[in-house]
Amino acid sequence: MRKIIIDPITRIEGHLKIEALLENNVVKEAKSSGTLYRGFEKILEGRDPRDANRISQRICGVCPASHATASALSLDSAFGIAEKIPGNGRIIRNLILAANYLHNHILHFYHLVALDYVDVARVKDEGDLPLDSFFSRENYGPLYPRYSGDYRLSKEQNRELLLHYLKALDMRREAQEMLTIFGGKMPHSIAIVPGGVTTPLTIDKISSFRFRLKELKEFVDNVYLPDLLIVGGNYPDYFNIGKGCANLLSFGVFDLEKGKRFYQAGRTSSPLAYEDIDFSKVTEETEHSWYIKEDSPDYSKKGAYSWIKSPRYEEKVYEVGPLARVLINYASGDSQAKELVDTILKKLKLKKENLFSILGRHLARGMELKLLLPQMEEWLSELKIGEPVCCADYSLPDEGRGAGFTEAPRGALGHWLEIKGGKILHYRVISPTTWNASPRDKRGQPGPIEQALIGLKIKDEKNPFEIVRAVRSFDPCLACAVHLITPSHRELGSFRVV
Ligand code: NFE
Repeated sequence: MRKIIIDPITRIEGHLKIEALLENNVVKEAKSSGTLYRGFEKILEGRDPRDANRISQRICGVCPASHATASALSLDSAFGIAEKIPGNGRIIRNLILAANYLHNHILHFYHLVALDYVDVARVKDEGDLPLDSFFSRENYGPLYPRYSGDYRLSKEQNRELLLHYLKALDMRREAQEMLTIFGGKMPHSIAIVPGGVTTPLTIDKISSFRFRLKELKEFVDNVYLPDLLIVGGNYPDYFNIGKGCANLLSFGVFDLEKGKRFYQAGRTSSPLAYEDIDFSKVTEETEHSWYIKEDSPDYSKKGAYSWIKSPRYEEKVYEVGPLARVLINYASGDSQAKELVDTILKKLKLKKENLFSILGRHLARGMELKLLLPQMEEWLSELKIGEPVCCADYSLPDEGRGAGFTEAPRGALGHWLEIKGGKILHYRVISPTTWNASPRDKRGQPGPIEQALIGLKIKDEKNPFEIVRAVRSFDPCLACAVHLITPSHRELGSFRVV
């Protein structure tokens, strides 16, 4: 067997190493390793519980709004105010997080992934490309890496997507501005707090947000989704590879009234059928992670190859992310999700099973924004100026526990905490990339990314673009992925909320 090691994988967030063992040019075994130790849980121990909301956002600069949300939900439950969040607070939290989704998916497709499929180096500048502000005209071509042999877009399509790559930079700025209108700043919003948000609600905030939302909606409808179809149309075989574990899980996200969520909590697999989720059934293992006694790092541990743990649900491997959210809504009978998914599949002449694939994951990101954008408009019109945005009616408990479950752009995110003597005794995080990039568990089951690599046929061992395309389809974030297990994690894990 021949071994390919890619370390680090570029155009993702953080430090991910991939090892693949090949037999006759087919991946037989794969290992995904998070190579940087973190330890935020240790930083949080002994601090005021409200610090969790500030500090846990520093886990990551890409999705801090998600950590703010999960942390606030865990504090809401620990302080006994989960049922008292005013409508404005609930909606503004949703709008902050949704703006982060918009930014994230556009960043991921255009600036992290597009170069895998779009041959920008072949686009000739005929004086009409607005490239001057980025790099000199003579030099821009050679700056881009090229995979030889697997660029399939036409000359016109390459040119068009390069222009959209540049336009997407503006769109990301607009999405970040949307987040700051209600979140105060980005990264690391200061507005999300236990009880709701601190943002005073004004008519100009609503109209500034609405103005940008309209532009983002036009971009998603007229540029992002059509571009996904262009890539999909040119790479139909990428709807048949990188399937992975084909079990999908979501904690649900964007609180609606009466305890419902816009993207529902649940599970599904292929063929699609909705199954519910019991949060207490989430467990974590460290058989192949560099930890001993759960929270002590040990880089010399035999058989270990990652700082990432292995979260499992009822001992099964689950993929999390936009594909899970869209298909769980589909499986639960959501008519809008069903109509959109069916329409797009028809356009690409695909079946639902094809979504469990490298390009299926990309398509799901576009589809989830398409579903979310009209709902964001709806939320804006539901805001009530003059009414409260926060419930400050709580006192800090001397002892207590809390759990907050939400969905970051990359998938299921949980924060748990235990309070003793008015301070944080333990804090625990399981993030999306912990699920997706997890190493083998004690039953030997590889994690979702590892499973997606197994079976890939590699055309050129010196340039294994199939591997990086498969890994990038998960949008991994290694800063988020590495967390300790606190000593009381099993008890915290059985704490149920929402
Ligand atoms: Ni660091 Fe994050 C998201 C979270 S990924 S980007 O989305 O939580 O594990």
